[in-house]
Order: sequence, then structure tokens, then C-alpha cells
Amino acid sequence: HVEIRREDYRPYPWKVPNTRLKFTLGLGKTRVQAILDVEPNAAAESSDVLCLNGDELTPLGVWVDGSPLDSWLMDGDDLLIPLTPGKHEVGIDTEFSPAANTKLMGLYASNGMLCTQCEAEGFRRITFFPDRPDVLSRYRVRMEADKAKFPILLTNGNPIESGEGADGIHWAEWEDPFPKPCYLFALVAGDLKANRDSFTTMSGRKVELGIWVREADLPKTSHAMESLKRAMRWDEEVYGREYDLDLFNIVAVSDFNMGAMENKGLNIFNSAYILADPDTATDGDFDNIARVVAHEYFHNWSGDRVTCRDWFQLSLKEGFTVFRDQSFGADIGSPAVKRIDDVRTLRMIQFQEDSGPLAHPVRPDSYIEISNFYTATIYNKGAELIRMMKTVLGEKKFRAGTDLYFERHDGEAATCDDFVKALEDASGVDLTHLKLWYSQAGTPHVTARLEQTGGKAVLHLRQSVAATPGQPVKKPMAIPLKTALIGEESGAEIASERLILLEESEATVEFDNISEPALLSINRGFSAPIVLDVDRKPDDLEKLAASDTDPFARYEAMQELMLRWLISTAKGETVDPQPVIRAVGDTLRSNQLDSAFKAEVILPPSESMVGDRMDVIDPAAIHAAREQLRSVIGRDLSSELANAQRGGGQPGHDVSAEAKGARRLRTVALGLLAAGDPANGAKLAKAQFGAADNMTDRQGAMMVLASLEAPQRKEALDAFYARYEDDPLVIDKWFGVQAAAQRPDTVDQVVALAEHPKFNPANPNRLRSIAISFGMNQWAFHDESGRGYRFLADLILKADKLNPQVAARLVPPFGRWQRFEPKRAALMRTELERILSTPGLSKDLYEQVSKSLV
Ligand code: BAL
Ligand code: ZN
Repeated sequence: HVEIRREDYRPYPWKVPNTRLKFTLGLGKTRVQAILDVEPNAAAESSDVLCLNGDELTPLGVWVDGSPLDSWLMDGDDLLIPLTPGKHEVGIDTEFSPAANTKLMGLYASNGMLCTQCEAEGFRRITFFPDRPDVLSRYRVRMEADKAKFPILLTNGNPIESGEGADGIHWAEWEDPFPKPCYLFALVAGDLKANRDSFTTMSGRKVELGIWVREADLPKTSHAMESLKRAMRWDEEVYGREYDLDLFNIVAVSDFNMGAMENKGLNIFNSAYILADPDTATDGDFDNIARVVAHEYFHNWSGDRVTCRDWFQLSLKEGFTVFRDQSFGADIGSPAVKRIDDVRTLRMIQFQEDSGPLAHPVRPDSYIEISNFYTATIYNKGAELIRMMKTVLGEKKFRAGTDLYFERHDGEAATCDDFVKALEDASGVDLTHLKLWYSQAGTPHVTARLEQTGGKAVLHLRQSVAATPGQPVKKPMAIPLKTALIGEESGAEIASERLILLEESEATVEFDNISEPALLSINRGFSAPIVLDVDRKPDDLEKLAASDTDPFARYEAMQELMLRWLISTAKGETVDPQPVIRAVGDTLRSNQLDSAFKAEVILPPSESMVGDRMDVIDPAAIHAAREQLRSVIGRDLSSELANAQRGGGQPGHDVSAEAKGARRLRTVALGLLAAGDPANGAKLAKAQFGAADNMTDRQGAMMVLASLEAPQRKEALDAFYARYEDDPLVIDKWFGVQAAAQRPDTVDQVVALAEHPKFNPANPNRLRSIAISFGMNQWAFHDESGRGYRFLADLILKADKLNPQVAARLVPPFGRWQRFEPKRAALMRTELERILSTPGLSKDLYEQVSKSLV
């Protein structure tokens, strides 16, 4: 398997100003006739060969300037066409079977319809083409299909002509006026109905909006439509970005590798991120729909109008667009809760990636299979990097910078350096120091200690970054730390927030005129994506948890308080839980805090987060410690928790922040109550399950029951299954809840679930409903028998035969094997070696597994 390196980038020798495609569509057989206008690219070295990428294709015929050509060659999967210098028209015919395409890349069949996924390198499965993001072309596309089977034909841009032919055939021709790389190509053909609406842009243009689904799903599209219109307005107001076509279509499909895809004018979505009503979707699902709809819409500028020069620059569009969707989420909801949520994702997924064998920089230097780099590092750490630039520049200069970036690179394929340069040129601020975050992998660790004598406080800071694959020696990073001092007695800010930029390995910062003993509030709002170790007593943390003026820092203080208790207990020490109990109790009783915030703050850190902070992970000891803490909280605070569990009372269709917060707190409280008194918890949970008029309460109760040993467990799971048997997205939840259950027999349960008639490894959502939930279930996956490892390895191997991209993304739980106690580490390693020695492995899986073993 060949490694592609960033330093080897060369511009493509040819330009392809125009591409005309004619599709004769069918599930079993589709024919594609492509005509490419090509001309030498003056910015590249000239070539007498046109090299076009292909994947599992053979040309049925090749034409140059209208004449058939026989002198073409295949070089592996690629097609080589000899060409004299100058302009040419190149024609290529291909044919393939969408129904046989289980990789779900290129054009494939899903539930009787046809749809595409081309990012990163799927277009080469449709026709031979320079499949790289820096070749931009204007597309004209004709689609022809059986009208009865495929009444709706959609592609990028605007419809130009349509008509009907003989034998029930109809056709449509569309044109996309915006030159685009082929990864943004999309086509959909099927029996679909649209939720139609319109949006008037800031300059007064009317845009027709359509969300296309199967007819029965139409009632579940209104939240996605509202989210889309909100996102369109937000991008105008916050970034000055206006939509540019007359039409914006979204299609929901049930077989999809990713969450969604930002194809120009025709976004294609995993149905999980479109379909929702209160009976079938949780508040979390509603939020995810708003987030993903906004994310894909925002790509119209950060991705489509300005795209990436090469795939090493993936974070240019993904990090920036995640940052944009996070900001949108903060603006339409609670900024504090949104930040807590985003940081939790970062810590649970990206920090683990960054400290393991698959660690890579935000702008990687090499890859074997680019699909493996759609990671939390590229997306979420990339977003943190943009956030840091904004923190350093401030709101106005950041906006001036993004304006200049969009203006300067509109219609181009740009690099991460281009982005930073635009911010620098517009603001006059040198950002060189932050650029190391693009190239250096690993999460910086910062230690902080506050020394106070009289009216003066001195903050001592020290940073380090651990070695990562290929980067044994690290340089100090530029780390922006929003910092304030809180009075130990007054609880007020006695030194107001300032931005400290730690640039060296060590630094000291002085605070004068400090009038009382000070508590350190640092990395407020999580201003830098780091692991922070602050020298503080539990007493100090308890006070900060009650008084810090920054809500995020307040949450952090509570998490740190719990983490320390959990780590010490997991190590076998005896520690007094009372400081934690007091802080949780104060939070629950507070009249100032809202329910959503309370729910986040009182939820003990996950077992994997505890493990991440320990040198050697012993999953059983961590589980026992966390259960002990949960049960003490449940017992000692039973009346506060019972109040919270009863609270709220808004109807399920009320999705206001208040109603959602009450529901979130209800289930968090229920979980803690059940930990304190399982028998009573089972009763309460069954009652919540039965009374629920919404999926949030229903699924929350089922989740709590799933981990209990009580008769109500099976009753609830059976009732849920019977009610939603025909709703695939809800049945995914049914699988996921069981795979995430905290039970000694979860391994047996997932082994049985994988034999369930509704389990289908060819459907990515269904596969992930077991595999991702189970892989993240630290205690169950790391069952000391090693059966969890064997189960997931078998599932990965099975999935690899169908869909390598999805299979390879299930590997990361194995990647952390060196962090575990020796017995488990050896068992995990054995499974990785077994996978690697299996004949016929995809390059996707090969890369993930071979790198995990190093
Ligand atoms: N571009 C792939 C899907 C997404 O990040 O929007
Ligand atoms: Zn994206």
C-alpha cells in the first residue's frame, strides 16, 4: 500500500474547464458517458499523458476530439490517455452496477433509490477523472431513467431541460454554474417527495428549498427545514455569506457512510440527521440535526466556494466549518452547555486519538487512505485551532480575516497557510506562533501553580507535549489561556479575566493588588485544547465549583473534583467523597443555575475519561470506583435527585431550552437514583418509560433500565422494540442502548444482538449502533476474558468485506492497547495481529491496524 506525502504535491498538468456527463441510470446497471474539455495547465509541468483515476472501472470506449482511441493504457486502476499539447475533448464510456456497490462510495443503491457519495475519492468509481480537489470543472449533467422507478432526478446546480422518451423513460439536464472539484458532485434518482419552502437572501433573492425523503417520512422533516433557514440567516449575519444558487436541495438516505455531505446545491444526508419528531427523536437528535444541517450548509462557502488544494488541507474546510457550526449552536442555544458538550466530545475522542498510535497533526504529512483521516483531530482539534485564532484576534479582526479569505480565494482550492495569511493580512496580527498547532500532533500538558504573598500572586506555568508517531521531539506551543483570580472569601473576580499566551516551556505571570486569598480560574471557556494540571486542594475546587464566574470553569472545577476522587479510588486509596457530595448537592439546590447546566455538572466523568488520566488503565477498578461514587451520590442526595427527576413537566413537543434542560436533568438524576437504590430506580425508570410522551424521556429511562438487573429491564426493551419495529432509526437506538449497557454480561448481549434478524452489517448506522457503542463501553469491551475484543475484531473483518471505510473507523478502541494493564494489552494486540494477518484486507483497514500495532 502506497503512502501519499504532502511534500509530493504537484499541480495537475491539465485543466478541465468543462465536464459533461450522461447517465443512463439503473439499479443493476448504470452507464456513464463522460466528455471532458482538457487543456494544459500553465501553472504545472507539461505532460503528454492525461492520467485519470478510476476504481473498479474499465473503459468501454475512449475518444479524443471525436475519434475513437485505442492507445489508452491502464496503470493499475488509472486510465492513461496519450495527448498532444493543446486543447482536447476527451470522451470515456463506463458501466457499473450500483446495486453491487456495498462500499457506498460512488453511485450506489439504497432502498430502491440511487444516490452518490464522492468525498473523498468516490467519483473515480463513477467515471475516470482527475479525482483530486484542485481540479475544478463546470458540470453539465443529463440523467435518463425509468420514470416509474425514478420519478425524481436531481443533481448539482439548476435544472435546464427535461423531457420524456420512449418506453417510460424520462430525462433531465442540469447545469452547475460554479466550477467544483469532483468530490462535490452529487446525483439522486428515486421515488421521493419534498418538503418545500423558500428563503429570501439578504440581497432579496428567493431560493427554493427542498428536503427530499420517502413520502412516509415527510412529517419528520420540519425541524431540519427550520434549522436550514436559521443557518442560512445566521451565515449572512455572522459571516456575511449569502447563498448563491436558485435552489438548495437536501436528500435523506438510510445507507450512508458519513453524517452528511456538502455537495454543491444538493446535500445528501444520513437520514439520522434529517428525520425527527418528538416521538422518535431525542432532544440530542434534534440538536444534532440542527448542527449537521448547519454544518453542511456552511460548507457552501467554507468548502465549496473555497475548497482544499489537497486532502492534507482537509481541516481547512472541516476545522473551520465545525467551528462555524459550534458557534451557530452556541448562538441558538446555551453557550455554556454547548461548550461543555463540545469539549466533552473533544476529550472523549480527540484526546484519546492524540495520545495513541493513530495520533496525527491537524494537517497530516502522509496517509495511505484518506478516508481514515476524517478524524476528530482534523475536525474538532481543527475547530479548536480556529477558535484560538479568533481568541487571539478578537471578534472584529477575525471577521475581517474571514471576509478577506473568502474574497481572495473564491473559486479556488486553497491551503491552511492561505487561511492564516488572510487572517494576518486583514488584522495586521502575526499568527506564526499558532501555526505549530497545524503541524505538531499531541495534546499539550500544562501545569499551573499559583503562589501568593501579601497582595501579590505569581502564576507558574509549564508545558510539555508527549512524543507522537513520527514526532519524537516536540517544540513548545503557543497556548492562549483565559485566566482570572476568584476571591476565596468573596467568590468575586479579584483579578478580572485576561488572556495569557504561554509560548515557552515555562513562564511566570504576576498579579498585583490582590486583596484576599485567591483561587486560580484558568483556561476559562476551554480557551486552549490542553490537559491542565493545576495545583489545587479539593477545598479550592469545591469553592470554584460554587463560585467561579465563568460557567465552563465552574463545570471544570466540579469535573476535576470528581476525577480526582475517581482516580484515587481506582488506585485503591480511601478518599472522603463528602466534598463531591456537597458540591453536587449545592448544584442541585441552586436557584441560579438552569437544569441543562446542572445536568452537565453533576454527571461524573466517563470511565474512559478517568482512564485517560491514568498511566495504566484497569477498567474493572475504574468501573467499580465510578459505580461507588454514583451510588453514594444517589443515596446521599436522594431527595434532591428525586425532585430533579420529577421536575419539568413540559410536554414532549416543547423543545425550548427550558424543557430540554428539564428532560436532560430528569434522566441524569434517574441514573444516579438507580445507582443509589437499584430496586427503586427500576420502578422509577419503568414509570418514566411508561409515562413518556417523548423519546428523550423514553430512551433515557430505557438506558437506565438497560444497566439494571430487574424484571422491568426486559419489559421496557421488549415494549420499545414492539412499538418501533418498523422504524430503522429507532431500532438503531434499541441496539445501541444494549451495547452501551453497564452490565457484566454485555459481551454476551452484543454477541446475541449481532445474530438478531434486524442486525445488518451492510447498513452503516446499524453496524455502528452495536460496534461504536460497544467499543466506547470501556468496562464491557475490555472484559478480562478478551471476548469483547474477539467480538469486535470479528465484526470489523466481516464489515471490511462489505465496506472498508466504515470497518476501518471501528478500529480506534483497539489502538489504545498499550495503555491497558498487561493482560488486556496482550489480548488486544493478539486481535490486532489476527486482523492484520487476514488475507485480502482493504487498505483502509490495513492502515489503521498496522499503525495501531506500532
Ligand atoms: N465533508 C464530509 C462531511 C462533512 O464533514 O461535512
Ligand atoms: Zn464537514
